[in-house]
Amino acid sequence: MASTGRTLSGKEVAKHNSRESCWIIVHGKVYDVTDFLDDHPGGSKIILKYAGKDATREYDPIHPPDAITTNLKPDKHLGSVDLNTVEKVEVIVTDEERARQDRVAARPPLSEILNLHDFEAIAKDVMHEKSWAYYSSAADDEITNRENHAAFHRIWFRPRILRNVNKVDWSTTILGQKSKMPLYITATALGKLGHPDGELNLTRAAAKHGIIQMIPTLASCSFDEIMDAAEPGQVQFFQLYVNKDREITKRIVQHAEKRGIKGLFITVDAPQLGRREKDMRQKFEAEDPSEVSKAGADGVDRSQGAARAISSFIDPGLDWSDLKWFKSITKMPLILKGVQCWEDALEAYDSGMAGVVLSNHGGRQLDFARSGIEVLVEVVTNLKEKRGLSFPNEKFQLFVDGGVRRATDVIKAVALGATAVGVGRPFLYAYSSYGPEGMDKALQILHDEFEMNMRLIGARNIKEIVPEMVDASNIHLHMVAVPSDNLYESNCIARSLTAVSYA
Ligand code: 173
Repeated sequence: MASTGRTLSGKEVAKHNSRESCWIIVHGKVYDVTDFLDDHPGGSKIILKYAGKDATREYDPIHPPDAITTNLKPDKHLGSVDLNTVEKVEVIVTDEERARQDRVAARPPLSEILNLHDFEAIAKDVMHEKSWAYYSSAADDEITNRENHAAFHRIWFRPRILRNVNKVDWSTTILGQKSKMPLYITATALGKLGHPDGELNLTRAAAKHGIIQMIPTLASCSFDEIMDAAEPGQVQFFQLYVNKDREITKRIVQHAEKRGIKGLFITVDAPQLGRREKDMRQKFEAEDPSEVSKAGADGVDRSQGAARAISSFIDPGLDWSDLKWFKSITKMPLILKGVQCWEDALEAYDSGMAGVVLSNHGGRQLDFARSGIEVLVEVVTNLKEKRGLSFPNEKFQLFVDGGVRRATDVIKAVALGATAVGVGRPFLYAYSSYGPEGMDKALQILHDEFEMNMRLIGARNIKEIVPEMVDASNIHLHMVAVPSDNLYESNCIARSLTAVSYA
């Protein structure tokens, strides 16, 4: 029986501070999590650290606000607590944290930020180390992660001149919905790791700048919180991780449709989460390695970082035959996110999908997966040849994500047949470094870049960005130089060992 009307004292809660009886406080409410300890996707250890205490600060960035109420039976919701009687959890400000705060205070003013790369450099400097590791990490040797942007370097322009480019317009429609730019904010998990408002930064900026946000399944804010923050009529898409329990999936999908979501992007490139070693190393440093390397009672190996643990609900059994079922439960346009070759794009078309996102999940899944922009070229060629399609195409839309940092990257994708591209990390870095003003600046930079580059290639609108304006003949040439950035310097055990021995 739920007893939410009860008000407990902090002293009473504090008595339940063990594995045998473990109560925690989240947002002023008390929960008995004793029986849940071994089921917690992030492991029991982190909960036990807050046994009898207020866990809100630790809970917030990783969980949507309703995670605890939906996962715990009502009889485990013990009531409210008078927060004045709760002993404050001591926040120890380490030297490292103090140094980080100094770096935040010394950030360059936004007026000095000239492009999206700049946000990444600042974010690396000012974000909490764990948050930076989580956002920036990619699979294995991070080769695909680099290739995603490098692939754009192999496409060159063939501009047209003398076209009266007084007025240029880069607005478009995506799945029939208006967008001020041929790009959308793609889904990225755990938005509060970078800023307390998390994904709401993206929702508000999308409204202000007339672009579309794709809401992630694994947001830090709850789905409804994000929908409620939207302006009336604001268009949003939804990214779906398919749960092993199809009833849950059905409930999520139908709720999204009811709330007005205009496109369902089903992620198909993550039957298992990739190994992001930069992220994993953080977890090892933070916890006792002997403890985290043990599998939990549910068999989930918690040595692989929090992301892997919380993704254990994703169904690796998803296959082509499920698509019919999706069509039977929703009328939203269905798009497969994470297609990586023309054969699968063709199958998606034949299965009645509204489109595909050519994506390798920001290089976070299969290392040595090719870039989305490269895959776009073969998809356009083969769908033209085998199904007589031309692109961009209203009925079957192609999207690309990964490595987009400049309006010229977007223009290249549009020239090659994409309706729009997804941008993920740059926006996380923008708001993690500068909050909402960072998002404004990022979108303003993109608008400015569009205006100038549309003029310079001689395209007055999106329709005039045609395949003849680019030379992508080298796109399939892969050069895999040993990267000179952070691979052996910051994401390698050798560095930590060296650091330790010199410390
Ligand atoms: O790329 C990711 O980090 C991601 O998609 C994810 C999936 C499951 C849990 C957390 C993040």
